[in-house]
Amino acid sequence: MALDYRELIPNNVDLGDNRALQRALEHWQPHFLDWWKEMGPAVFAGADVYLRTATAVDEKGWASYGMVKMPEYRWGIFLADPVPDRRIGFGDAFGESVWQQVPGEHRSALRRLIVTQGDTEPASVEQQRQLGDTCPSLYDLRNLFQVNVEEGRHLWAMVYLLHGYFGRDGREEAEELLARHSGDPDKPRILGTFNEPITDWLSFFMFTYFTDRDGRFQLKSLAESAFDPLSRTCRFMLTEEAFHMFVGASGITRVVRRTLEVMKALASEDPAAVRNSGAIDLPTLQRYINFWFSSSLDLFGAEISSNAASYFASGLKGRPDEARFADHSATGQSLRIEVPDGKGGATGEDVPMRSAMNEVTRAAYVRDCDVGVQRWNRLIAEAGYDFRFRLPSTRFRRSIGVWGKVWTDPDGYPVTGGEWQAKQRDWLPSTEDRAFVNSLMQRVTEPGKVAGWIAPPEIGINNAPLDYEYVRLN
Ligand code: BYC
Repeated sequence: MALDYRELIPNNVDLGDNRALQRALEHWQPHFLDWWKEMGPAVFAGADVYLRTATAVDEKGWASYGMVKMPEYRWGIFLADPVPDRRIGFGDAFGESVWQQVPGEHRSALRRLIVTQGDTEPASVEQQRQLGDTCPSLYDLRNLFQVNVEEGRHLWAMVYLLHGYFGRDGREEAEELLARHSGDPDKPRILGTFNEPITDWLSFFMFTYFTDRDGRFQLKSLAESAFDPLSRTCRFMLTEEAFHMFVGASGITRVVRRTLEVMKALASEDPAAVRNSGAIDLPTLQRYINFWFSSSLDLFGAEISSNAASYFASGLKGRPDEARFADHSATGQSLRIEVPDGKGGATGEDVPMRSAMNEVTRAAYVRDCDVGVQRWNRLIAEAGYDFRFRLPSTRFRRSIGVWGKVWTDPDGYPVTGGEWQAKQRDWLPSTEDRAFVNSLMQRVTEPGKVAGWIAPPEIGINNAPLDYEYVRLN
């Protein structure tokens, strides 16, 4: 289905046929643009950026490249094509037809899920707004802006659902999505990770590796939803999301490569020597992994969740790739979950499978996160060093769920508050680590040049050369 770019709001949902909805969205549009100006990328608003824009939702049309000024990006409403005779794939209504409207009894739960998803999109743009100032290359700057405009579009995707299917409540929620701000003490974003500052590019790459990957798993779960418009919009968002995780995975890989080059040249693994040569030592990278991984684990919710059970039962939110599971009702099954035993250790508790859905998804996410970690470890091994990265235990530094506020070390063994205080700087980025990483963040904007703390990318965007002027600063 082609996208209609003649409209003020590009779309493939026949917006022109629904005047009331069109007017409501056209009313919201200037609020969005004001928000973008105030809270979006702080520099280079007037620059021409080599951006990917969707012209159709199929394989051929979803990625067309050209120079665009970010405020002129055509944010629109694009849903994946409908699946004919789509049926509910899990829960109590398995096999029934999917819903084209919101059933009254599920209205508030669905609105809550859509608002939570929608809240993360502008939050991430806010978190990243200062990064343009210190880009390590034009290639990276362009990738940052691509991620930012697409998160803006994902906000549009959720706002369309709120306006189109939730009446006045939905319109109010859409305004609130622009009123809450990342890190705002009075009106913060809903989920913890989205209030963490991102002031350096290492954090940006960690965020796009770990936090965008949560996005992928959550979108896959929502793509299973019986509410078909939500499913279709999430399916299209997932095609864009893949690039965000590429930015994270390739970004961290390039940092590791550069560090290894410096270690080789110095013939030393000494973190201080590596830092003196302007690269980020491996133990510091491990502390950033510990921080962003543990924060992102909380985004899956509590291990034992009645919310998750009722979302699954009612067909609102499934498991990622639900079709791969043998049994779509998940009744009469349980999952053993490790919980604190109250004596400083852990004990197993059998939890009904539906209540353990958050944990099922989190476990799949952890396995997926580990793929990149093993790839980085191969690079280190090939370079002849013994250092290995590892994901900390899922009990480490949790705020949500059974391990929330339980002090443990990165292996998941309980420690006292005092031990935590004493050891924290070995486990998480310290003030000095952050100051050091920030000291490396110097803007590089000469085409083809890359900052000294990160290796150049292997290939350009859309087959363009590495020294292509991906952003024309004007
Ligand atoms: N921080 O029963 P529980 C993305 C709250 S990222 C703060 O376990 P549930 C993206 C929870 O709201 C993906 N609060 O919750 C990435 C609940 O509050 P109430 C975003 C938290 O519902 C990068 C209470 O704790 N999408 O797209 O099973 C860039 C009890 O929790 C947190 C979604 O999240 C937290 N981390 O699970 C851009 C999908 N975790 O009721 C974009 C939609 C939980 O006590 N959301 N709480 O006030 C959901 O599916 C669910 O809301 C959650 C929570 C999975 C987040």
